[in-house]
Amino acid sequence: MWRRLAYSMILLMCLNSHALAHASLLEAVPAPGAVVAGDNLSIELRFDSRLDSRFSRLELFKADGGAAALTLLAADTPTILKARATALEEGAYVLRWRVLSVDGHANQGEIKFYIGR
Ligand SMILES: [Cu+2]
Repeated sequence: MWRRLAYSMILLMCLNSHALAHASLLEAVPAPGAVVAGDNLSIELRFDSRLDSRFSRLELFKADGGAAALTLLAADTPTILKARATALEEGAYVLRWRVLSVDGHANQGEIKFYIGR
């Protein structure tokens, strides 16, 4: 039992240190769960390490299916992904991000938010 617990803890520590090698999301605008007014949206995701912009992607979807138009903008900092979405309807959205950090590790996630009035 103790041996098994120790083994699990070592495994967990390895996974954690591995996860630290990835670019992790530090801050997002819009924040997860945010309600944003207006049909025009500035998106900015800040990560804890430099990204390879050639292999980093942002996609925006309406929660009920269709993709929304998103323009990726050049960011002045290599740890930031920036984009702008226009002509958004009210409702729930999912922003999917996929990044490659310069250490060669990929990471991905999604942020759900709402366009309200
Ligand atoms: Cu890794």
